[in-house]
Amino acid sequence: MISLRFVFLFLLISFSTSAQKDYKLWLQYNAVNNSAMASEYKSNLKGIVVLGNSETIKVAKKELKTAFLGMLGNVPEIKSELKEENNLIVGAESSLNPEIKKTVSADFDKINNEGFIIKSVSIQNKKQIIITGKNDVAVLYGVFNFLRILQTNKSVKNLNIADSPKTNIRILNHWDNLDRTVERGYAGFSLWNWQKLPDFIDQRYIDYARANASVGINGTVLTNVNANALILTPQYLEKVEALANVFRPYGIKVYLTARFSAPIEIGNLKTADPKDPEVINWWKNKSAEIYKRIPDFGGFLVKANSEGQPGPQNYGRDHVDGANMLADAVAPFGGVIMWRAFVYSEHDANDRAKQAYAEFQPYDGKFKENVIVQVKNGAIDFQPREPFHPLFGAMPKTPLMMEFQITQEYLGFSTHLVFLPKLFQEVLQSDTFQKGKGSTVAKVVDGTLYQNKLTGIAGVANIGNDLNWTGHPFAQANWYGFGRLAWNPYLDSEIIADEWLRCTFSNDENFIKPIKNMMMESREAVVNYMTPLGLHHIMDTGHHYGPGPWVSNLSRPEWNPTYYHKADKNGIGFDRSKSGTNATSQYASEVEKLFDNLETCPEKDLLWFHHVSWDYKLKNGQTLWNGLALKYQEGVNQVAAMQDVWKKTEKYIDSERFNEVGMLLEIQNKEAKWWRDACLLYFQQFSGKELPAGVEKPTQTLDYFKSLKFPFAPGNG
Ligand code: BDP
Repeated sequence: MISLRFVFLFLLISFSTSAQKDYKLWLQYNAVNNSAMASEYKSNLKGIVVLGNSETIKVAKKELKTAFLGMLGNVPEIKSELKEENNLIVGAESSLNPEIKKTVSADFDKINNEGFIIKSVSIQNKKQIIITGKNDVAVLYGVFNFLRILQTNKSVKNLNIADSPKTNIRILNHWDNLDRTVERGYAGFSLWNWQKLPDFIDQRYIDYARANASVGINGTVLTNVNANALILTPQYLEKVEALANVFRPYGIKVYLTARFSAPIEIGNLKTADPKDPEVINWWKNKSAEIYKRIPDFGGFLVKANSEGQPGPQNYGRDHVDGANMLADAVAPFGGVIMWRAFVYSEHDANDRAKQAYAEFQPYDGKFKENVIVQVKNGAIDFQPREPFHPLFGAMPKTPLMMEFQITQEYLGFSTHLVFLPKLFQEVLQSDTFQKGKGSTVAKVVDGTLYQNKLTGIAGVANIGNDLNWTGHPFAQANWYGFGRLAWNPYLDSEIIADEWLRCTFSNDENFIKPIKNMMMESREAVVNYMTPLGLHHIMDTGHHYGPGPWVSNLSRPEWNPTYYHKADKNGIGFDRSKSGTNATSQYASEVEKLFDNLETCPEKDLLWFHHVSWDYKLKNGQTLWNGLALKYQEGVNQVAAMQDVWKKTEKYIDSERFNEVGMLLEIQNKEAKWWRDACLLYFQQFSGKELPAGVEKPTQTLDYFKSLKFPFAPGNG
């Protein structure tokens, strides 16, 4: 009896600690088991002096306590005065006494309002470490960065860091519906429990805010871009207000999606025409009502006249009219309008990839100051690989913000391990050439190319109420990495992977090295087994789960995979060069030439821009057909290699996450083969060629793959 109870208790404890690991994200605060570092930390952190008493400072203090307890086994003495040496001094500029301030005064010139300073200093010949910034939220960022130094086992002896975010709006877009389903969400239901709000504050909200603040995310859009006007009614605004109150100490502003037809739906007006005085007034009053509840409300994100959403064009107006009307409504309160450029029309027979540019570029310079146009990273839709969106750099008088998709709609849902910062970095470092060489997308996004004041990066969240937040333990790295890149779009994704692994799993080099390599390769693997050589949008219809290159019966031509790959007996690929749709002409001439010319077009983008014959010779001498087939095989091999690497990690990490990732990789392996076999069998009908040596034979027929149906695939409403 006793022993059974013991076993049960043991199981309970080990389950809960393992489960907690999954839940704790990159804020594990594991005991520092490198003894040299642990003793360095202990001797340099004898006491903590926290200056100030705001809610944000309280949060910072609490985080320090939690972290020190976990990492060092005890909390250094919390002091109110500085007598001894080896203290950590934490406080905003205004709270520092002149003597302390003197030691960092020059550093304040190096940071902006949200930037922080972490510095080893000497005050009255006693060495101390200071964490400061111009306000309390900046101090909180400094605290989280300091804790990352400890979590990654770096020295704290000679610190001299002054770091500021390079963009203003670093924001998650939740595509969360009011019924708690999440559009393109693969990690359970929405975090926002509308039914229990405003009175019940789930601990999750707080931990969500901590995680975001720890990487510098400072905004969240709570609701789906396919918006429901009800969120703007008092019944819901009260709940939104409760969330805003939770997030405020962490420096996170709340934003909402605005359904353009809300004045009709919840305001009883006959129109939502942005030039109608009653409509204008309605939005002004609605904004005032929101700001009365939430004085630091961020503003609205709008999807208008896109995929059936209402918008100004329903009234013969344009995007500028719509955006500027809303901009006027929130301007008195300091709000912004994030107006999406994700538009394409079923009435426009033109190449879908060209439509957003064609429609928005002529609006350059026409938007109000508090409007920022939100552009997806590529011109189609969050594919495993897309060339950068031609709007970047092409609207010098308009602030543009980046929209990345963190949730893996087209990249294997939350079952495939894909390290997205590698994809994000590839886009950010692309050179638009719009103002000569070096006009990278990152420079457009951080405003330095055209001196824009309003800047931002949005990420469509991959977060739900799954125990581990993101469905896949490694998908946490995509949330983390998004935040890090939003803070600094020039960060190297390998550094991000390194930090994340150390904070999330272990500092053991034998673990870090192979797993970091695995992460770095994972993005190319998914491109290879899904859409190599520039293929795109050949996922199965609607839910986008698995391959569906054969789909050709959808009501809108540009929803059909056949529209994108254009495979026929002559070859494969979408001709977007001069001889085709001329989409290349939307880029600066250097880029246009590069993509337009078959000789110079990077092979990774080949079939995005060109239709080439099955016998076309690739740079390595292979025919296109053989090269394509071998790429699919390579993707499968890469997943198998990831599995081998993962199997060797057992001794470095907890068994729960070890097993979870192992099982998920097994699914990824199966699905990579499914992709390879289905796509190659389908394309083979056109190429009429044998699979080259080295490519495994499919074990099922094309008809079998076509027969697979997934009516309940997640994320599809
Ligand atoms: C597509 C998604 C769809 C979104 C749309 C958007 O399939 O669910 O509503 O983008 O971004 O990727 O508005």
